[in-house]
Amino acid sequence: MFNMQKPYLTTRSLQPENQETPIHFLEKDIIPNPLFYRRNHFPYPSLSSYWLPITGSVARPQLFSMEEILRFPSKTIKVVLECAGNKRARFEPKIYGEQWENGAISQGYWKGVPLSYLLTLSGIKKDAKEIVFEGFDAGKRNDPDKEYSFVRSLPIEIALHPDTIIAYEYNHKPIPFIHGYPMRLIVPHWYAMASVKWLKQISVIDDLFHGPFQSIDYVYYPNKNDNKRSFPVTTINVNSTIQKPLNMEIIQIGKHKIKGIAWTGKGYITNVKISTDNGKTWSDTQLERRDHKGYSWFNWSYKWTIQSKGEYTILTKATDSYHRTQPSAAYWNRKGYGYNAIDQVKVKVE
Ligand SMILES: Nc1nc2c(c(=O)[nH]1)N[C@H]1C(S)=C(S)[C@@H](COP(=O)(O)O)O[C@H]1N2
Ligand SMILES: [Mo]
Repeated sequence: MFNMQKPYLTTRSLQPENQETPIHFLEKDIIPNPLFYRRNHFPYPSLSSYWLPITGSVARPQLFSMEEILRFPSKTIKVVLECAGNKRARFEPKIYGEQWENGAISQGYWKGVPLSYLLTLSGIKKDAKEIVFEGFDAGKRNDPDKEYSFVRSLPIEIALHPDTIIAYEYNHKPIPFIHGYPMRLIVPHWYAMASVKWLKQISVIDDLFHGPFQSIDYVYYPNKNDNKRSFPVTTINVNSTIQKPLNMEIIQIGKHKIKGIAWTGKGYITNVKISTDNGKTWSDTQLERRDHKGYSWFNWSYKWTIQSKGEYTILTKATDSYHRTQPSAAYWNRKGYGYNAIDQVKVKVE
């Protein structure tokens, strides 16, 4: 069936490289580099010498060398990165775009300098509104049909949050090239499009940023044919994924441990409920690890004793400390972001 040992990723597109992590590898708490999902809009950039500028509406423009940044105060945080398109394949009606199943998500330890530290060195002028982050990667988009680099902005209060960092290590080693070497922004609690890889420059602007990766993509469009009531994709929706058993697995009568993860972009997970009878009855799962910052996922498990043969539908529903809970139907939107309906696997018991 599946190769449970040798690491591999499931490819959704070759150029640019988009690959997700098969769900059985997400049982690890810290995802090693070779298993971290990959999401790119352009071919990988080529880099030469490295300097990081901060320019724009600042009192003292900066040009940091890599050595300087490595000497600044640092912090290490365990953060989940989830692509806003994770689970897109499950939307009905179907959505155009990479058909991500449930593996466009990974987590591990990111180490870096708080962005607020760098912004204190540069100063932010009073009229400033947003901070813009540009990556080294660039290429042609179809909509609009022009050359762009990958650029996005953050509101100032998010940029100044003490846990928004300019990361240079992943799992205690330099960030692998594919994941943004030498430096990438890490914005905990936000969908991962905010965590710009291969940082080329930071600029402080005094109006609102409107690049296509922010005003065309990564926007929720609730309507099929017009852009009414659209709003930007920001923080992660409360969500859970069943990792064991796998969907369509054939299992035996007897004792089983159902396992999975739950995560959120607001607060932390407070409980995960499970149903083994397709929603008729619900029980509490056991949360195995609590992290009150809520930047990483929570592992949960449930002991299930099956008495009789047949087909079973297992459902899970996570709730966070903001009392947000997974809906029974996902919020359909034209570009297919933020899927977080109650998770489901079907198994056959023999
Ligand atoms: N420079 C740059 N940063 C980027 C992207 C990109 O294409 N270019 N993709 C974004 C998106 S949509 C996601 S989901 C994450 C993926 O990070 P990973 O490839 O390290 O898993 O990076 C984000 N940062
Ligand atoms: Mo993404």
